[in-house]
Amino acid sequence: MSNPNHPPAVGVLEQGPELIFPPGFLWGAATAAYQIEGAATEGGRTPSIWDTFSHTEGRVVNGHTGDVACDHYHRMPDDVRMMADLGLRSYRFSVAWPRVQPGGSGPANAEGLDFYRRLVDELLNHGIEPWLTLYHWDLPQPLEDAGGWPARDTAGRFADYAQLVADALGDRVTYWTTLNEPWCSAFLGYGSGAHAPGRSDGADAVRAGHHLMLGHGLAVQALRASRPSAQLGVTVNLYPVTPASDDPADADAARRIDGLANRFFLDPLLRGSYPADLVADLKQVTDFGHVQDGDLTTIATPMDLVGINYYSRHVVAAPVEGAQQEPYWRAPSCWPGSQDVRFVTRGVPVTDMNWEIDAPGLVETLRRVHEEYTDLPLYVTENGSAFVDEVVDGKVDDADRLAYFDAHLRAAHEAITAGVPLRGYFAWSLMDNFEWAWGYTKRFGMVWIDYDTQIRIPKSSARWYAEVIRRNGLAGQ
Ligand code: IFM
Repeated sequence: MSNPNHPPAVGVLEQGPELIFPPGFLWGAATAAYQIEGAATEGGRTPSIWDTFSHTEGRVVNGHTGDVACDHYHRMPDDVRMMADLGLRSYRFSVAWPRVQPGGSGPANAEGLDFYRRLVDELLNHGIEPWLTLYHWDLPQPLEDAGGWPARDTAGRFADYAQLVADALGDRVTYWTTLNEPWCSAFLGYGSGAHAPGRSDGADAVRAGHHLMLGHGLAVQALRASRPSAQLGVTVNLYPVTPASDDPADADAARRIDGLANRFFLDPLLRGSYPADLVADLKQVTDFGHVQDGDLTTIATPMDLVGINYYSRHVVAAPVEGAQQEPYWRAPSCWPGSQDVRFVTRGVPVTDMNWEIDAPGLVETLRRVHEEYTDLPLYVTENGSAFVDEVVDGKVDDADRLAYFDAHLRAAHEAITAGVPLRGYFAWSLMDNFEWAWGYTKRFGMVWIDYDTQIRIPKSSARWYAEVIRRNGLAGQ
């Protein structure tokens, strides 16, 4: 069935040395509110869990916070002009919940909404399609104080917030994603505690994951009812999970991690059920008593697209035999119930995050979602890499990052050729920014930020990406 909101995707690739993408392929770049906006206490914004977390000693490298970040809140028109100069066709940003609904309940904050209204208008005036993410991790602190995502009520609060944003921006935004990477919110936020709010309880992490998805389903219903023509979806971060050897114990470790990383979300969202093996793996952690009748139907409310964030692959091995196994409740872990699985490095090149560079994994991931789960249009809503950059004579030549993008775009093209309805790609990130627990020590941007002067310098990868967009494809090799 063709959908006028999504460009055609397959069967239209030009042949030849160049890799040309389908007409209308949506080329973009992404950011998130807390990572770039700054202005943490301006315009009526109140604290989120990330303000609290980053201001807590020892949580973020060097004590960095998002108080100022890239000062995008004050520089937004210039930043949009820069996006236009780079030829972006779309810009994926997130709305800060505590900016538009301070405290997470009650009426909208007109000043906060106005910032996003101006951003969207600025984008549209420059011919850039706005792509709005409702939740990129900045839960209003009072909602955390009331229990956070492990509490069921937070799902309902999220749907109310979605409605409020839809009322304000629904007339000018077509593309909406509810959550960004619910795995991180649930399992890093409430499992390992590496992310805000920094809690470590496996059962809470599982409950948080469920309530995030419930909030997603309720929000899709609310958005659909008030904006029938909007294109609605969710963004999940997915990894191929490969056993370190052909030992059946390693295969089982891979099954377990695949369950927690990927199928925990894909199955409820796209099939309306939790995988039986995952439920069994988690039996010492939770009895899933938090799942109420009707929840899974709500979670699987039909969507229009699926956003996939792809960075790397997990290679895993069984726990060391005979080693003392920590009971799950004593080992803060983002893999509750499977906390002893070992993550193995293969010695292949890595980024500055120490994440293995694995472009074929993107093909695998896209094919899997399409072949095993859904015919919906897919979008790569994030893909990118951190590397150590250097300004030399006013320029930043980020050859490693450029090569990473190039390899992954070739993989995206391969997936399209294999029949995946991939309709767009968003580079992470438009600009260097606050990389969560790593603060400003990791740079993912195509645009360099000097955090002292707020000067922006498009890196070589940005210039290269502009050319990719201009020709709608990659030069032949
Ligand atoms: O910076 C993050 C982003 O906020 C979510 N996806 C992964 C990126 C790199 O870690």
